[in-house]
Amino acid sequence: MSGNVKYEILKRLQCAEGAPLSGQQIATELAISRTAIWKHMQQLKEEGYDIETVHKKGYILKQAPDVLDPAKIQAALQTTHFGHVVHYEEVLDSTQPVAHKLAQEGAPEGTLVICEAQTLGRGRMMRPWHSEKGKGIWMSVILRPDVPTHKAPQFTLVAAVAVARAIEDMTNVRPAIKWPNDLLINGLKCTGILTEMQADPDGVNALIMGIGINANHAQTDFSEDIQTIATSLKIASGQQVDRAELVARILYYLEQYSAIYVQEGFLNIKREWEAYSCTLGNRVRATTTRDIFVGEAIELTDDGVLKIRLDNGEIKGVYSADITLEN
Ligand code: BTX
Repeated sequence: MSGNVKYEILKRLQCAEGAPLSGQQIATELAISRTAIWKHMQQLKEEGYDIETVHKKGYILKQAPDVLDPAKIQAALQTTHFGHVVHYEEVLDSTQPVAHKLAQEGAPEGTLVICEAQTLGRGRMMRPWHSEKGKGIWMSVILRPDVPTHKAPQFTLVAAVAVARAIEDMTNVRPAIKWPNDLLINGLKCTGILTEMQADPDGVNALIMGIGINANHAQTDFSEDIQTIATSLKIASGQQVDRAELVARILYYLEQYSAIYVQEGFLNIKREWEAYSCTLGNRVRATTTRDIFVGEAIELTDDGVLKIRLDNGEIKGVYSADITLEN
């Protein structure tokens, strides 16, 4: 079925919120025949959509399958442009290089690359990111903020706030942000964020925002090396998460918060970030590429730098590091 018609039908079924939607009405609105609508409904049912046909009244969407179908994501979108272009594949090595390539070819801001499984998902410094098929959200979004290159790392914090709010909306579980790029629930990692940049002398050309979320994993779905450090939204909330709806929600907040950042600067984002932070006020061990600092995380500066007060009273600013919470 053509993606467009599928999207138009799904959008209408979702907006009807359980009320029957007449086949004739959809057919008229989409300028296709009622028989074509009936065929599309059969196709949707084959794909796992639970659609009830009520005699002489129309169709009701009872339940949608948990798939990352672009039409399903787009039917749930509430954005002005984020997610309006979606590049979906069932399996990718990683969504990052695909998004990089699309950005180089001129893809618009908000373009989404998403898949059901990654075979070579990666974290910072090329560390592996486990991306189990059908369980998580493995996505990259292209951002094109008009900012100088030194501002790029702050977008990791912008994304962390956007994802935290979306998760909280959808699951009622409040994640904690561990500076700079992890979301934790009960001290365990449920989300990682990887920001990569394409730049030229004038500033940022594109940011490739990689977001990995453990959504519907059971504890046994995690490989042995991350069993004791990882959790999923389903484990934390006790509920299956509709991944397509969560993606749409993340795109909504990412669009909002990156616009706020570009128009108003970091201050408002910083306030929200602080409210989610589990780093500030805690004793931390920060491992940078050169040093290890142990002390109290006392402040996030207006530039997104983490300030640590060492035991000898000295204050260090950390731009990028792995943080371990010490208490
Ligand atoms: P990071 O370097 O902060 O975290 C990587 C570390 O996290 C690994 O060394 C491992 O210990 C742990 N880890 C690996 N997989 C998982 C997992 N599924 N859950 C919890 N912990 C895990 C974090 O980097 C940034 C991750 C970004 C992932 C997204 S997915 C979409 C996009 N494509 C891609 O290849 N990467 C990004």
